Amino acid sequence: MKRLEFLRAIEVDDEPSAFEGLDIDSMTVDSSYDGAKLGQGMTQDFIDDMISRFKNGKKLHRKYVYQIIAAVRQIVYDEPTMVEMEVQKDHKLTVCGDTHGQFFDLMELFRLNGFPTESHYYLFNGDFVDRGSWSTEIALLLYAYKWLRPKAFFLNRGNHETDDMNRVYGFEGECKAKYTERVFKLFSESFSALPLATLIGQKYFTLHGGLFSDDKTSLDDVRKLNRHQQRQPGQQGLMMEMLWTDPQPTPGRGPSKRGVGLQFGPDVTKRFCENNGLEAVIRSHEVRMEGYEVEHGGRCITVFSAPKYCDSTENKGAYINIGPEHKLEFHKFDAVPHPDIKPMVTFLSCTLDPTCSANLPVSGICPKLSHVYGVETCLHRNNWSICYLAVQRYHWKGVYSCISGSWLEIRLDHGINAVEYPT
Ligand SMILES: [Mn+2]
Repeated sequence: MKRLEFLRAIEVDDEPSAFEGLDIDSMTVDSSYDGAKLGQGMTQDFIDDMISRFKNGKKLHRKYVYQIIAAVRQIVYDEPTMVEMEVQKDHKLTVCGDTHGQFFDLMELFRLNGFPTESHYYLFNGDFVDRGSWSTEIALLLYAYKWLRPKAFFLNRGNHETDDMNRVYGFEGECKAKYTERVFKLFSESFSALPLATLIGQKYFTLHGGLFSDDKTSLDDVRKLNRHQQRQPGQQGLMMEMLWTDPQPTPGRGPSKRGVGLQFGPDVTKRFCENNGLEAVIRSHEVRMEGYEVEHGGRCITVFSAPKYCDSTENKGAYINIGPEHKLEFHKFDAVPHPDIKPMVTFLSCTLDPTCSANLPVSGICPKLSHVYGVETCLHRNNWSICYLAVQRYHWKGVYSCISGSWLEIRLDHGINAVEYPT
């Protein structure tokens, strides 16, 4: 008996749901609140008002934030791990890649391509949050659309819809600064409920990262994957691979330059498409200078929708329009000006001794320097490693030095991204 009780007690190792004890109905919105009122369901009027509030730097009432996250968490929880959708006659689907808190660029995308409607579907392929300074605005807006039109608006989870990334790359801090810690916890749970992939017209397998470590993995395995058994993707397994992997030009598979996941070659993509009757894989997860790139003989397509990424990369953003005939139409767009708020996280490029850089975890915290969060990407050239380090914006000022054995000096005065490797 004792043993049974003990086993039952250790079964529940997850912390309790942040929704527990959250009594949204009893919260009141006092008359001083100057925004649109939200009743029991989302409306287009509320969304229109929300957009103008966000453009003017205003927030939503906390009660509405709780309502939106709770509603969408339930909607996406009930969706399959791979949502299967078709583009009907006279309808259109737009697939967008990473938006990363760049709210004003998302507004530009909608201005150019049209706002979501009942007949203009949108699929956002993960990484809505982190890095940019308007992650709560993007997440709340996308959620509001999802609540308004659950069958005409789609969301895939990205590797940034996870606790580890949000702690380091800005979203958790942004939630706390603009709303409350509980808002972050509710978002976190809703992220865990998001689908991991969308199959468009039986032809395009759309997911944030990419393909798998095992050729035998099929669409049926994704259909059968019970994503609700784990909140976070962890370091291995199907969920991790779907959120983290990248394509490579050479055949076969290779180690990831990120330290998490792996890289898959054109032959891997070809076999996966042939075995599963697919035209192509559409993924995001990596910046592309033209906003998109078609690789692997046309079978691996990357789309990225954050132009001038982190205010520091001169890339375009892109999106893909797909009609009922399922042809892909690529569009590019440029970044627009935004209020002068620096990105939550910036990148420093630097050169590291090859003996130290490769071992740094992607989101690990450097033991000597808590403000530098490890290596974002790492390319190996001529025995040297070119690395991009992530640094949170709260810690821009000052001069730091660190990194496992080798000393690396990072000068951050005035936000200048200069890094020197002392000889
Ligand atoms: Mn990503």
